Amino acid sequence: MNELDQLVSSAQADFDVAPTPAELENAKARYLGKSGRVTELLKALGALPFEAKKARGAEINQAKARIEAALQARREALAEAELQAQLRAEALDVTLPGRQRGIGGLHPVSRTIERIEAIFASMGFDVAEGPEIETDWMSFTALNNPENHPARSMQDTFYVDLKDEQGRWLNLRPHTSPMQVRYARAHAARCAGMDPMPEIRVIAPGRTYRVDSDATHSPMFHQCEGLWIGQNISFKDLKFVFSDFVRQFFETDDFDVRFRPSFFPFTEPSAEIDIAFRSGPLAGRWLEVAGSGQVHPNVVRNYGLDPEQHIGFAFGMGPDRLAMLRYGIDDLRLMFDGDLRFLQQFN
Ligand code: 2NM
Repeated sequence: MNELDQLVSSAQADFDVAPTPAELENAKARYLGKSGRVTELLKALGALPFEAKKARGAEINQAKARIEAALQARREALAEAELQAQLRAEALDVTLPGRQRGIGGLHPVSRTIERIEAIFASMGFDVAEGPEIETDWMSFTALNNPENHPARSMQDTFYVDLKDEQGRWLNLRPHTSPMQVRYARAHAARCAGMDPMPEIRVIAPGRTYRVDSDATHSPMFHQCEGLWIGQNISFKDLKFVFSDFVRQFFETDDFDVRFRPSFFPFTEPSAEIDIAFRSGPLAGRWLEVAGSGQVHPNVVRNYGLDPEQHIGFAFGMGPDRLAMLRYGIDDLRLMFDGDLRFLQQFN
């Protein structure tokens, strides 16, 4: 092997052991740099006669080209190795499951309220929703439940440490009846002078609050109250409407309905509505599903209407209880614990 071949081999070997691009460039400098070995050989050409210079120059240039090719090959090998290392470091495991975004669903009580709304809408009832924080007048006085009357404390009301703009104390509504008062008053004002006045037919579903908490009571619960006021709407209309509601809600004709005398400040006379299925898991048991009654004349007056002209009934039921009956749930607290294992069963 001549001296130039040895130089090429030596460069090749130096390049091949350079572990990084920086060290490769240092090795390159030792051969091709300003005072590198190839450069020194070219400088030495000047001392040779013309013919010898030509031959020797061609040989050196050939060796130089081979060294440059070796350098380039090593540069590419190092770049490729670096790329492979980066790809390994940044590798994605495409078999890992993706991050799931939970799919929302309706709460069983929301489903029940939507069901109640759809059934009453099919019978011409409007749906009214409104404030959950109310004044004493709306929650009690307008509903024939006068100040200092013992029936007020029956409700175990949550009083809020807040007053409205007129300085009146506020409470969390213990029933949705205030919304019916708001709806009826707006209807009466809108229909002033019309004879006969169009009927009021409305349900008011929503959250209600009482200081009460055990297996069968939650401090926040739901109510859906209904109101039908016209010229002479009676208990027979109530019985028909409510029975038809039960038929549609539970998808059966196989039940009995009974009215049981009761007391509410806002109705006179008043009745509990019980139903008993004649078949199925609850067959033969009377279940109390609603309260009802003819709206008290004092309440009709607070609607802004003449109780001699406007007669009708109201009823109130608990969507929480209806959901429990429909889905066979035995503990009310499950409804409000927010446990997805429970809630997902309804979606
Ligand atoms: C009930 C039971 C009986 C009721 C009465 C009224 C109003 F506003 F007309 F006076 N709204 N809801 C009522 C009547 C509610 O819930 C158990």
